[in-house]
Amino acid sequence: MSIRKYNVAVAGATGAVGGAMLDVLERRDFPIAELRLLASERSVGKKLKFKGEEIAVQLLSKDAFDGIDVALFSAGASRSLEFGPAAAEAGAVVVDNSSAYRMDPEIPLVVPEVNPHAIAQYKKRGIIANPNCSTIQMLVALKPIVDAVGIKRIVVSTYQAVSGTGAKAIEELKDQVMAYADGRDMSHEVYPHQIAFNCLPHIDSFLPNGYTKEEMKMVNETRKIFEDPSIGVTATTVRVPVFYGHSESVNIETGKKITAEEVKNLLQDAPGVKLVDDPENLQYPLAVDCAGKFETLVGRIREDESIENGINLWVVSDNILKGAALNTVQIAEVLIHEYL
Ligand code: NAP
Ligand code: 3JM
Repeated sequence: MSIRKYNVAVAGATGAVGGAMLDVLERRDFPIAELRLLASERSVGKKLKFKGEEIAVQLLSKDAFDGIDVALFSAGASRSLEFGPAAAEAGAVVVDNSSAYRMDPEIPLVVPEVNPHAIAQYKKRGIIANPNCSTIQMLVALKPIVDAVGIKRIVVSTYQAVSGTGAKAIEELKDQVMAYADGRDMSHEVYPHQIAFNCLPHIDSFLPNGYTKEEMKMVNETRKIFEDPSIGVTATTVRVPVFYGHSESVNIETGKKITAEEVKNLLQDAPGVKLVDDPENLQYPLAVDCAGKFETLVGRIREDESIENGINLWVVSDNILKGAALNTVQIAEVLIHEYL
């Protein structure tokens, strides 16, 4: 039996996430017939490598999706709003990495380890949304606990890498570190303050309730993906001077008592999770260890002694892979295997 191959477009192929999508498609041997790379006019004609071949970038436009089966978008929310519906109209199924459609009730929001069944709803609009990076890794770690004992409330603080802001932010952190080492003054453009040797409790813009949009993404996306509007979630999202890998301190109140040992056993075999929890031997999840890995690392699992049914965890994942490119490609894999 020959395996069907698909025509795939990557919108935003020249970006940090788009480049990682090409790597992931290659590493997972996604069955591709034609690969169409799309970006702004700045990149038209630029060549990118895929499986040893050079492919020229074309302009992202409404008529760029003829004959495409699956369109992976990571060119920013406004481009998703402008070109996503045209891609769906042309017959492609769009998997969108931006925040543009995540909370639209007609559009599924999917982490394949958590709610793959939601993908079936893609038929309504031809679009599937990929959650925010910080939500994805937290839910991969919490899914087995939700299934075992339920979760009533989540208190999360994040320590997010600059790569989540894109290529310019990576340069800004490097420049500031170099300036410090040379005894020069530091400048900043991408972030509102110095990021080197600092922590900024500010990701995305502020809302009237005092939270940032990034924080409310974690609240609202968690409720939608777990299909539980009653779950309590409160988040503080912080940008830290780390290049790759988001870390999260996650405190949960469970529905029923579960011990730390039981949580470790659940996570030992959980899909997408690697348990790294041996503090005596200095083994715990680290941002510098997660880069390039597909798994979400979970450790420091212990009971919260201040409440009856509480657990603390430390969750680390490559924000560009599981947080974006990998999750998108995994959604596309379920889509082609089960629905196309
Ligand atoms: P990036 O490195 O700045 O790349 C942006 C990409 O979008 C480039 O390919 C760029 O093409 C393209 N683009 C920008 N303006 C365009 C336009 N007017 N028309 C066509 N293409 C345009 O950013 P990134 O870090 O890869 O992130 C890209 C997007 O992915 C973000 O804006 C966000 O929506 C999403 N994202 C999601 C997550 C998540 O948590 N799931 C994480 C990170 C990013 P040129 O090279 O031609 O400019
Ligand atoms: C992560 O178009 C934009 O301004 C995109 C900004 C952005 C987003 C977003 O809101 O789509 C940058 C980095 C995200 C995200 O995943 O929510």
